[in-house]
Amino acid sequence: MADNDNQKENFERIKQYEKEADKYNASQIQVLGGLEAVRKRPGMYIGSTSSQGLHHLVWEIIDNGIDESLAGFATKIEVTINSDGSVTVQDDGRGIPVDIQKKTGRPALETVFTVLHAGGKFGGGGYKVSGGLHGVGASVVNALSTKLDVTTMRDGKKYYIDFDHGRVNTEMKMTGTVSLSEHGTIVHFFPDPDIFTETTSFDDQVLKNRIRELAFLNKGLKLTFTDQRKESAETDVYHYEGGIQEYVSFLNKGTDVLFNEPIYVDGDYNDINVEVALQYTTGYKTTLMTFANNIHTYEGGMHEAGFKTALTRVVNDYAHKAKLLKDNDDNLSGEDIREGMTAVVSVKHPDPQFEGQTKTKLGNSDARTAVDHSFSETFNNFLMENPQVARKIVEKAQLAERARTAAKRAREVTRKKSGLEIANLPGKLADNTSNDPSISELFIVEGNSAGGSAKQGRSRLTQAILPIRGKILNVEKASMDRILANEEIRSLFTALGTGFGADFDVSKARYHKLIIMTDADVDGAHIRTLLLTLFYNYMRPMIEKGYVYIARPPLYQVRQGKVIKYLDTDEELHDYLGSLQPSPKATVQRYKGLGEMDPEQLWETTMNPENRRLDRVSPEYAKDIDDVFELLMGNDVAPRRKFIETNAKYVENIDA
Ligand code: 28G
Repeated sequence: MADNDNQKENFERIKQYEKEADKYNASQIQVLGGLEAVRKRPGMYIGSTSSQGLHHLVWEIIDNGIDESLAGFATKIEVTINSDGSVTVQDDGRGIPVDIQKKTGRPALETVFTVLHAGGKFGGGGYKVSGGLHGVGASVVNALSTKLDVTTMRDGKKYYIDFDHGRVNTEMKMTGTVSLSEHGTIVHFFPDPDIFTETTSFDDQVLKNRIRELAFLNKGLKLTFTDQRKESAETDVYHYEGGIQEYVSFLNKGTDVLFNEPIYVDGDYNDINVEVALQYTTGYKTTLMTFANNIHTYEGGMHEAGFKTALTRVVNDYAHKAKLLKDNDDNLSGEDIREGMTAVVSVKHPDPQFEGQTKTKLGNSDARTAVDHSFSETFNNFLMENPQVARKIVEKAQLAERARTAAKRAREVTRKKSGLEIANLPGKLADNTSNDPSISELFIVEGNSAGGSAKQGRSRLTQAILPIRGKILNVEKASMDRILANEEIRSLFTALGTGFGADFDVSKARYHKLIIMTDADVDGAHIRTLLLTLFYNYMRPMIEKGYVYIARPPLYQVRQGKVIKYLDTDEELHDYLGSLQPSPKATVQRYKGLGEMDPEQLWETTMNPENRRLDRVSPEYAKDIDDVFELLMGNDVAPRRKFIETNAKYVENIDA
């Protein structure tokens, strides 16, 4: 009888043990499978493995700290680039839970860093910002780091865990006690050079710009940045109690304004938090920046639509009521009302839907209602309480309207002379046969010889070729008439079909891919920069829509028997040659320029959508191009060279 009981007990114990082991094995298989997927296709999780992808690692970690602050716990986030090039991010939140999870049998702290999409919804009704663009969290950063360690302080105890290529290296352990007031999380990681083959070096300016933006977008949250790679490392502190209201003041610094304090709204409507800040300058430049869950929505969306309709309606209603507009006067247009305005709109939505070419367009229609509702009330009160300012805003819009109609009339008269109509498609353009812009691509090709090969090698249905010769005009220094007088630039705008200047209309673009194809040398890079500057200054919506790309032709061709391989760098060439059998003999061709490729080679290597590599020019970095342009066009050779060497970071690798 007793024996029987013992046996049963043993049996139960073994069964329980096996259940635990199964649970553990299952969770490990899931973890390794997930990490494998991230390392195999990193671009799927962080956009690219270029410099931009590298910086994404930091954004992911900072986002977790921001989530902890939005949940109401962290007040401070410190970012450090260490002297060895690794990054440390520290917050003063609750610390990551360390208890063993039912589902995996592992500590929560481990799971956050090993299971894809772990993290989940935070308690306390907070918003999870990292659900945004690529927000897949800490486990992705871990998978793409050679080493990552985490220290977390919770309930008066300090815990530590570290990982090697995403796998647990040191099991979680308690390393000591701390005072109860000391709590938070420290994440420290080394990006994996086998993944980030272009660079593993963080750019302090890129980090500072985004950290400052995050400080404006999350009022009261203190962010710091320290670059320990510098001899005399200083800590920059970003901390704005006024949030985006201070952002608008910052954007208008040094400009004359119609009223001193920017108008500021902070309200909640149907679980959506809405902030709007707005100030008018006396100038003509309109700046409207919109954000959803801290992501810059370059393509706008519902929150932007709600803001624009509310602004237009409130100004027109006021103008009628105040008798600044007569009963049968036409309403002022939204565009005229926005002239001279600087505004930032930021919403935080519990379930943001990002749409559009670059996933930077907010799709939630309830965000439109929320912004309209929150903003119109405050803005209407402001106009009522400040009639002198209100009058100036209305008069400014009326002036804009008059200027616009006068300019339009003048343009209609001179239109024939401008010659930018599609009827006058340039002779050098080899157009594609499809009329569907969404499948049409325009290759802008350096040099007539490469242009010739591209025309012969292309797919006629979808690919149009426009050869341009030499260095195009430096638009930064040229006036509008000189720009329009430039043959190369006119051809480009005519082919594109968008119109020019105030007439520019991105919805008329005849191609949704504009592909710059220049040689892989310094001259090629220079021409590419000239083109990018032209695009940035005169067709920025093309960049914002994600329509502008850079082709990446290879540097080498290796042929062995029937096998042909294209390679980009000396190192790749060396490795590849080392991997080949000695016979038949392999021949190596180094391409000096696109002009040296025959039509088939150009198609295979650079134009065929199946094989080619394209870099999309990112709107995030487009503004930096403009800043750098000054330096680039100056007479100093050294900074120009440095720019060209680091030019790669202005784009995002995609295979499209
Ligand atoms: C330093 C760099 C980046 C973080 C927290 C805090 C919590 C947390 C992080 O939970 C998901 C949810 C609950 C287990 C949540 C603490 C709730 C209660 C947290 C960070 C799984 C993870 N107490 N702070 N994750 N939990 N800071 N900073 O990463 O069930 S991540």
